[in-house]
Amino acid sequence: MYVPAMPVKSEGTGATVAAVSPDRIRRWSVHLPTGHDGRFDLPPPGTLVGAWAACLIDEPDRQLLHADGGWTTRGEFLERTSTVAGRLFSAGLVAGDRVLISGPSSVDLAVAHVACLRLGLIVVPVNGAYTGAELAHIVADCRPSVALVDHDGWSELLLDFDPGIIVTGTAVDLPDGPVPPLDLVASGDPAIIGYTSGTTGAPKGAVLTQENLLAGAHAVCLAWRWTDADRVLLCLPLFHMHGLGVGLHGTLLAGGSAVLQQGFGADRVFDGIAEHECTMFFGVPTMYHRLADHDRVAELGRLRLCVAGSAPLSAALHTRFADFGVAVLERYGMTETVMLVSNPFDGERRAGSVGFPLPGVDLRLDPATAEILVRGPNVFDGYWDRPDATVVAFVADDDDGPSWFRTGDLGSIDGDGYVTIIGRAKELIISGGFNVFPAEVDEALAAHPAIAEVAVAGAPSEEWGEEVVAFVVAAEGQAMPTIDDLREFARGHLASHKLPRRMVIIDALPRNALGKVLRHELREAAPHA
Ligand code: MCA
Ligand code: AMP
Repeated sequence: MYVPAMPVKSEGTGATVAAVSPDRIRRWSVHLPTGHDGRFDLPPPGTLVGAWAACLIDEPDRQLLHADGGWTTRGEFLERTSTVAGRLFSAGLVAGDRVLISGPSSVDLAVAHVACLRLGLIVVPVNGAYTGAELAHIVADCRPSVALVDHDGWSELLLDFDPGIIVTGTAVDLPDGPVPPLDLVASGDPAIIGYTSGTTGAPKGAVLTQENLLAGAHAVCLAWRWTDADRVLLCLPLFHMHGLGVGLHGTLLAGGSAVLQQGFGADRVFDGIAEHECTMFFGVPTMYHRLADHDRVAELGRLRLCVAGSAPLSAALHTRFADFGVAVLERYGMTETVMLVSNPFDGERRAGSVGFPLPGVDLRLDPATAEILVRGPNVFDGYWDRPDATVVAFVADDDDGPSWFRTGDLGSIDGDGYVTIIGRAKELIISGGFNVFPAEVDEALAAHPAIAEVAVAGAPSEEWGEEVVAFVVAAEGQAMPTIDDLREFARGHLASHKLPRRMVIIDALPRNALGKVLRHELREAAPHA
């Protein structure tokens, strides 16, 4: 089992245990191994890079990451991160500078990511499907000094936005230089800026510290019994918290290994699991939906753990896997918080529920709205350069304790303590695990000359969870565009997962007395896919 930096308190060491409320011990203990006495304390604040270095320095010949047909060992990986750190340092980067990273999953990308963190640089992971306009927003907001990107045309785009940016690929092909002392960052130093639309507005950068990321990875290592014997099949992209903050960070913290695949292909997943004797798979519900329909689905039974998250896993899909003997473990997280809640490793993994707060996470429901409020060492510090947005994202504690982060998700907690997400207070569509902020899509589509007004809503879809559906009111005297016209029209402005998959023509958008579009009515009116 994953061994925390500070061992679980044993009987008789009382002081720290006594400082933890009995309520916390009761709830977190659900995630501790069977037979554990429930006395548990979190490790003291630390840094992600410190924890990684301490673990990976041992047994340098052990396999760590598989990609591009071969294995990279722990020793090779650490060595490569030092070399890259030396290059970035020689290029003039200092702690706190931002580095934009985007590319298909590769060992180069993982090395570049870890090298930046070891040097105290702030990584800004970016979705490679973003259009120029989406990328421009991020660059203008976080002002990176360096961009490490592996997508056609991005170098030119980035240099257009800011000729001062150093742009190269994730192999970081810059001149070598002396390697400065590494891993000197403090636990409260920023490590990642993850862009998310959060509860409202244009994408904002959630600033996660070394400690936030360590606590997030630590909690799942503990709860899922992640050990150095584990090997995860990782086909989630490394630009979102699921693939990066859980898949990659957890692997490096547990000292296990990972098989990296670029994008999802059901056959490649089954082949990778069999060939490399993987023990775990992490995926979004859309991936599970596709795996369930595959004739090799029973092969997932050879894994010791399958985890689903980023969007709701339907109870029906959960049950289908149970029929194959696979108890998928569903968990709930956010960019701003890494992981929050998980079904138990031991005990019932309940369909439709996300389980119990993870070790370190305090969770309560807003009594008026049922919004899920959380706090803990995993919860981010605030939004980059957006004190206004940060203020509204938190609510003060009634008892003068730390503030609570408003998740924008609505929840319920049953008598056994299982948390269920029952809806969203925020306007968000989640399609295949990617977030789509409706107002952004409305704006792009509204510029079409044949459209008088338009609003999109998420319609239930078995494969995608939700699909973007455009409700369109035609402009007078104009021929109505087809759904393909609409998609092509918006393609230059929106990443393609945000494009509507269906279109419904209506006479007028439903609005309230203040003129605000009643998106929930559209959602209810949308035909199921
Ligand atoms: C791809 N397409 C999509 C999506 N993905 N459309 C809607 N929703 C999507 N999610 C579009 C492409 O733009 C393309 O459109 C067409 O589908 C085929 O593209 P392709 O790349 O072949 O798609 P795919 O390989 O089938 O991708 C499906 C996928 C992928 C594997 C499920 O969406 C994926 O990797 N999702 C995971 C996202 C993720 O990591 N989320 C974690 C967020 P066109 O043909 O028009 O160009 S972190 C988070 O949520 C928190 C922290 C948490 O709790 O984890
Ligand atoms: P992101 O902004 O990409 O970090 O997405 C976070 C959001 O994904 C959360 O606020 C939830 O709305 C959603 N989410 C993540 N995991 C789950 C889950 N297991 N069930 C339902 N929604 C989820």
